Amino acid sequence: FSLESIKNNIVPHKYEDFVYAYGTAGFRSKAEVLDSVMYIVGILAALRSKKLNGATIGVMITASHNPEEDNGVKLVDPRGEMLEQSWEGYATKMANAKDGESLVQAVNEIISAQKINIETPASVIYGHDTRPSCPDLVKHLESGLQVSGAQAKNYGVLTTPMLHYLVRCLNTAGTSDAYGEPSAEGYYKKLSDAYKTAVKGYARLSPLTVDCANGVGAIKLREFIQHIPEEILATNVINDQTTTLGALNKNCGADYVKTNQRAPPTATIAPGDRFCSYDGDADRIVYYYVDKDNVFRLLDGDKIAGLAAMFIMELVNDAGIDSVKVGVVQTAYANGSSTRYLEKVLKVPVSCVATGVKHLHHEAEKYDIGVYFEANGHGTVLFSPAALNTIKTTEAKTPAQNRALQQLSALTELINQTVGDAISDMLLVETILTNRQWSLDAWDQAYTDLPNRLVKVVVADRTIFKTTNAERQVVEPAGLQAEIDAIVAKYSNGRSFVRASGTEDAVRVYAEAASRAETDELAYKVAQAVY
Ligand code: 16G
Ligand code: ZN
Repeated sequence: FSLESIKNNIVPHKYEDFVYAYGTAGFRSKAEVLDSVMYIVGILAALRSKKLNGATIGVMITASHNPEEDNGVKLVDPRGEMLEQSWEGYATKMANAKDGESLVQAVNEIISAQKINIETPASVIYGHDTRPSCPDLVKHLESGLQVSGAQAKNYGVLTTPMLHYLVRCLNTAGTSDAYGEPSAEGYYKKLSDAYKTAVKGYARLSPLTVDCANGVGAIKLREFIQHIPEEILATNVINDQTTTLGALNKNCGADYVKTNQRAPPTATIAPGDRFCSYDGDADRIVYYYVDKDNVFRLLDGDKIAGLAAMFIMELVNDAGIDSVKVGVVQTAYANGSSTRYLEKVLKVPVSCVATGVKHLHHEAEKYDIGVYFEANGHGTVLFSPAALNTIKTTEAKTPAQNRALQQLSALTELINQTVGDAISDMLLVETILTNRQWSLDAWDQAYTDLPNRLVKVVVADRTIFKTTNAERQVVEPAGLQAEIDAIVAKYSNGRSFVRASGTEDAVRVYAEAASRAETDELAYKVAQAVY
């Protein structure tokens, strides 16, 4: 670790006036401005590792569902979670240092504020998605790691959740909560073994078509399914053009399907068919089908949360472990019908938090079993140490109880508990549907989504929009919330809220109401109030 080398090897900023910010998804922008950011992320990851006594830190290079020309980078903490929030400011500060002197100053500030012993060794692993800009960005990251004297390992092309998995495995190896083998092979084996146990004795469902957004999910899913015989899980991979320039996330993938509420044009879908879509880095998934009248039906993150909570609550009940409390975490974007279903039908506690995985994840940790999903299809299930222990040590008195405990135990292995994971979430859904022998239509019957609309409003300055109550109410500009309330009051089952996007220069307006026409009108009127 040498401040002199850090200073001398600084990568110049592409544009003088570009301001960097470590936000909800780490640094994310056009790939061309990220060279300098990669360098400082290498240094920051090393500092973070030193701060945590040499624990392995992860760095993932991806821009998820964003267009191919974008890229991004985020840090992963030792347990496979997002970088601790208090460090985001350091990242931003370092990224905006334009010369060697100010960078060294920023680094020194972190060292003294965090009382970091720079003699402590640092360990960092990294991976990236299939974007053409990745190899160059990796080089700059490596340069940052090198000047920091970090021990580093490149895992190459990975899904985001695989990197999170690897970080957790490396940091728990040899302990009582060892998470798994720290390799792609180990990940495939852990998930596939659990899936085989979870569906044992049930007839296989009809094939599932998986739209991989022309991204890394295609490569990894193909490798993964080598571990499960076709008689147990049948998949058909589409949108797997990972080397075709411009194809990534283009008219396909989970974000396209959720935003447009339609199947990718490349999918030929008929009644009875089963489809799902991953996003560009395979940490999100949505399911869909067409009904007998060929009408498109989306099964989004809210539907997955409902299905998972229903199944897990039944297993907990059948296992006779009532002390284990299940809870669900959503954001304001969750469809009102889904919240009503969870609270009124399943009678499960529901919390609402601000957008962004880190907020959902931390809230979910408060439950024994915490199910969290964003409507956009990002989510997972967390089992507390106490819940894991109860599942492991409870002695079954009946075959039914035994079966429920085994199923729960399989779920704890099958679910990637570090972060949302399209492959793992797909296996969770397939497990439940297989256990129930349900079609997608049958799953969809739990509740009917309220019509909803998301509108993007471009404003002069989005930072003036401040919210409270998990983003459901605007506090600034003053008076806006009263206006929104007055508009919403005119619609049956109406709900609407406004928040500044964390990833785009815009304000988002969400609206839902009893009918399509009312929803559109409500969204339009609230958008006008914002404008
Ligand atoms: C980021 C978040 C995602 C959230 C989205 C909202 C992570 C890893 N990703 O992509 O969870 O739904 O931002 O975007 O936290 P918005 O702020 O532009 O609406
Ligand atoms: Zn993603």
